[in-house]
Amino acid sequence: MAEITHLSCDCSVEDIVSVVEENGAVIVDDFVSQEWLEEFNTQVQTSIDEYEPYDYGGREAAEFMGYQTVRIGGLISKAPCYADLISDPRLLGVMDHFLKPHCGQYRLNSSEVIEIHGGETAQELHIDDMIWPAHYWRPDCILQFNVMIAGTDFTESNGATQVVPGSHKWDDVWREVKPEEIARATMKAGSAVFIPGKTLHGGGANTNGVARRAIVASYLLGFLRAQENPYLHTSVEMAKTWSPEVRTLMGYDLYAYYDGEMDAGPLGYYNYRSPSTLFE
Ligand SMILES: O=C(O)CCC(=O)C(=O)O
Ligand SMILES: [Fe+2]
Repeated sequence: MAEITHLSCDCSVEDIVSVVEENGAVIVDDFVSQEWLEEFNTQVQTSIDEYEPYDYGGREAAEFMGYQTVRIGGLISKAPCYADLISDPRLLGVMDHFLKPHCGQYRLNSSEVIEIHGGETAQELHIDDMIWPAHYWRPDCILQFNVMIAGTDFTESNGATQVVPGSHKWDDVWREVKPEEIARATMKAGSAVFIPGKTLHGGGANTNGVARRAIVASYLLGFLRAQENPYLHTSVEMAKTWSPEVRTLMGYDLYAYYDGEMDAGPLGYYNYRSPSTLFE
């Protein structure tokens, strides 16, 4: 049975990077404090209580998203302390390593609570980079990097994520996966699993009816369009309360990179200037 390496919360960014490079995933135990987790879970609870199932627009999409799975996006507007998570220096250190060399700035791709309830079946194994056609042009380049914080304990029976260690190095990511190649991201509430865009993974089946909550922060090369549209969940007024770092992550900044082979921009301007001028 495959396994995911666990690191303790005092590990360095270099430790995380090295296990991810080697295995395609890592778990950091107790990544967030119990205080932060409690605050987040409290702030987001109203949105979860008010959740009404979406029409995902088709059977395939609905199956992928899950019939017994509650998904909540736009987290920064629902739980303000989410801003602390996405700007966590350890997360940014990891993204500096995996994404920054391929873009001017990376951005938040999506923010999501994924709560898997009883009766949910296992999600199809997939790689998150397949969202962007750029994946087919540059299969060697990571486009997106997903971090999932366990909002509740993740167990084998409540839907702990399935991960295929080593699959980030496979030539054919669509080949049949043997059961013994699949690991489960079992971890305590507050721990984090790091899953870069080329690693096969998927939500697990929930067979015991105990809800499994994940808090997702996914980052993306800044010149690609993010899955979640942040501007429809936020406002300039709200952005004024964030740090400049969080504003950049949320796209309230200009994407530009004028240096050698990666020349690009300006992208996302406001009146031909950087949106950051709104905050001066
Ligand atoms: O909920 C999970 O454990 C994984 C979900 C996932 O990979 C996705 O929705 O893309
Ligand atoms: Fe995924």
